[in-house]
Amino acid sequence: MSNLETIVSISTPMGTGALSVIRCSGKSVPTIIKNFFGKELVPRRANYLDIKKNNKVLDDVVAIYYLGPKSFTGEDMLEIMCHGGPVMYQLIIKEILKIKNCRLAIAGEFSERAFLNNKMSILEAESICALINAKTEEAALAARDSLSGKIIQDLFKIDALILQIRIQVEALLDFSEEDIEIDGLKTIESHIKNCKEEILVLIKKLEKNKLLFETSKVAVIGKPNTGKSSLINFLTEEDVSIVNKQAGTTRDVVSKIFSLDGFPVTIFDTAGIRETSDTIEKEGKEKALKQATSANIILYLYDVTIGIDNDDIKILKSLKKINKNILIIANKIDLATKETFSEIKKNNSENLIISIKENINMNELRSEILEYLKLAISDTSSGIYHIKQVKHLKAAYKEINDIEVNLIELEIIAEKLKQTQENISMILDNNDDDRVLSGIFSNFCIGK
Ligand SMILES: Nc1nc2c(ncn2[C@@H]2O[C@H](COP(=O)(O)OP(=O)(O)OP(=O)(O)O)[C@@H](O)[C@H]2O)c(=O)[nH]1
Ligand SMILES: [Mg+2]
Repeated sequence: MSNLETIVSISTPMGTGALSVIRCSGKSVPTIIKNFFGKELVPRRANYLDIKKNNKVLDDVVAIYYLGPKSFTGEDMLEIMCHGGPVMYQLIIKEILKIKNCRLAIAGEFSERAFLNNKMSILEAESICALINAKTEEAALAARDSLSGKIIQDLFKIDALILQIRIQVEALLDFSEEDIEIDGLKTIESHIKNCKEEILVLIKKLEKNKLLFETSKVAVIGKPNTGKSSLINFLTEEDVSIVNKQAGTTRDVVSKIFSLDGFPVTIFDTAGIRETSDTIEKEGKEKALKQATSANIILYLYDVTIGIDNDDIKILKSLKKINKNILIIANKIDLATKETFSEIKKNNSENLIISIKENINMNELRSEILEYLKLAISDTSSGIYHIKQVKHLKAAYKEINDIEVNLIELEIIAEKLKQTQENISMILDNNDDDRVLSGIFSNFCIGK
């Protein structure tokens, strides 16, 4: 990236509003100030002035100048608050872009510059991105928490702990075997145990954040009439899909984002799968299978009064080939008579038995979906949040978990601790490859 270029963008949502904020960052900011305000601005002070082009007033605005490096990006920056409405901000931006070396910013470019100028870590960049894109209150609060540097603090704590253990191990290495007190080894062992626990807690926390920040995809699949649409309406607490006793009601994929105990989830209702000559239903079936491929987990519904029949087995077999995260759910248990109830339970013991209609086991279903999602995302490396951190933490955990504390292996222990610490350092380092960077910053909105 050439920092010769000054980037310009709208930072408030595009469209009509009371105010719009235009942001500029780069070397041409002093020129912009001189050209449009005709005077220099005192940094970090709100100035109420006219923004003029060739002596013609375009608008009266509030402008704040930030002198680099004391700015969000670390460069010279200018924020102009003009009257809202697309015409005014577009007019001002158009005029600013006429200045040499000024161009429109791409999504996330302000934050990317802040990162490159060491104004924020990759973790903070991710947190800002998560905060802006938060779909639930819990996600916003978790992003705020990690933005406040809590995760970095935890990492430094782990780093310091490993260093302490390394020093203890090095000290033991300097003694001859006879002189070593067994207490020394015991202390190392207990510190290693603590450290392992801290690393695991952090991995869990980051994985939970990942689940909060990235909207997971859940596809509901099953034969016609098993209650897929009813389930979607129940979970989202809305009439998202048509429910009808007629088999083949849902033809297209219907989706809805909702908060599953605070975790944002997009749920996909799909057409019931069965052999059919109906071309629309056939297309619906194909779409359902496509959805199953890209979902994090599949909820496979069947009618408990019918049980899992050959068709279910056939569908499940083909589903397993495209997605192994399948939660099998038996619905309509309310229809079971007292006599058949225990028989049904016995035959379906591996699966969750529910009744959407009578709200039986629905809380269990919610928690099971969440648990399943956690498992599903922990063994994927896709997504944009915490990929690097979780990868290095897991590598660090692997090293430290391998350690067997005994006198003969002191040198191996020292080496493994070194590897553990190197992995932690890699998270704390601000050196990231372009793949990670573009992944994060392109998810930012324009002007951030
Ligand atoms: N008794 C009982 N009926 C249910 C339950 N869940 C859904 N139903 C009924 O089953 C019928 C089918 O429900 P839907 O939700 O439309 O089923 P679907 O799987 O979406 O069906 P298709 O879109 O046709 O594939 C409706 O009459 C629902 O009221 C349940 O737990 N118990
Ligand atoms: Mg349906």
